[in-house]
Amino acid sequence: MDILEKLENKERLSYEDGLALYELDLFTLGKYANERREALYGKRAYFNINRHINPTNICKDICKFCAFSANRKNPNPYTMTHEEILAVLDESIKHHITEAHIVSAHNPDAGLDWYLGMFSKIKARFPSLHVKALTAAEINFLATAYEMSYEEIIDEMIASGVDSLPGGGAEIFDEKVRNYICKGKVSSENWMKIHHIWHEKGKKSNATMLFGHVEKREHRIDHMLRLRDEQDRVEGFNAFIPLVYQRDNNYLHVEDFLSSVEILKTYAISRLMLDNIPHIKAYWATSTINLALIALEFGADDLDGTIEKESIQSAAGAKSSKGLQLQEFLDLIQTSGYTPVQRDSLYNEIKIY
Ligand code: V47
Repeated sequence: MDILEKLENKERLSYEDGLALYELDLFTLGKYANERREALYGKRAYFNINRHINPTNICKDICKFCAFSANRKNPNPYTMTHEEILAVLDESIKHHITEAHIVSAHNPDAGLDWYLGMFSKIKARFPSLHVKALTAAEINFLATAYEMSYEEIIDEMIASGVDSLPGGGAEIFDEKVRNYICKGKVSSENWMKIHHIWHEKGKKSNATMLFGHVEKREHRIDHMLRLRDEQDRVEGFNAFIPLVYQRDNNYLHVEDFLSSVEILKTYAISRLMLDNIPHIKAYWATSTINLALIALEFGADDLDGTIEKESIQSAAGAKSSKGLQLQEFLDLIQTSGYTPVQRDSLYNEIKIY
């Protein structure tokens, strides 16, 4: 059966189908992805009012794509105190944030109490704030450093007030590519294991995919399928987030960058391949807000949030360091023909504009 027939019949797509999707022209592909998106969410565009905090940039690992961690190219190591983190949130809460998104580096000197203690202090001061924190890469780092099992770390996180896991650290699951871009980081198998344990506890998480560097289309499809298989085993991924690789100030030498057409195709294919993950997030910090808005017509339904301060992607060249003002965000979504829907971290609708 050819790929168009499969799309018409809404059949589950295979690895070969995924590659065939890339061969379709963007508008044919977009039509099918948009049909799926509109059947689920109509013209709704989801976003949240959130604050990103990256409490330390000192990292024992070296990922070639990373410009955030303190190293030769970025010699400004910092570790925030808990009081500094709380002070940031004291300000952000005035802007009605509903989520603190907290991602750090793998800091061998900070201590387990520093990592976990920040969550209990945040919860004590802001009980209703959703804490989305610690990527599987950080959990793997903590488990290894403190000789604990993943489950022990996860139980401590839950006891300290972490509500959900961000999708970071997934990068590209293909072992060969992974070994080249981020040797030493959590393995693909363990990334999945950590999310599996988290989901078995009834908790939600996201999954990212870093693309547009040295990987090929086949690696992206393989990445999506590993996530789809896991979601079939234990349901728990809320959103899939394709992160567009940013090229500045890092150690990955990439010659050819993706066209916008290839990026939009990747969002569309994510929607079509991942029939069991409800949300496709066009994280505007990596795609630019302009392309993220267009991605809403190509399968994406979520844009992440106002962010307020962004340090990981902006270190590598993205124009996202100051986040986006709420009103500007709303205006942009509306002038693109979509209805802005403020959601909470679990995709409950808070306000329809
Ligand atoms: O895993 C690092 C990425 C991720 C670069 O769950 C880069 O809602 C592009 O976890 N170019 C961390 N990306 C960010 C993250 C995240 C972001 C937004 C939303 C959510 C969510 C999670 O940042 C890392 C890595 O893949 N990253 N360097 C770079 N040069």
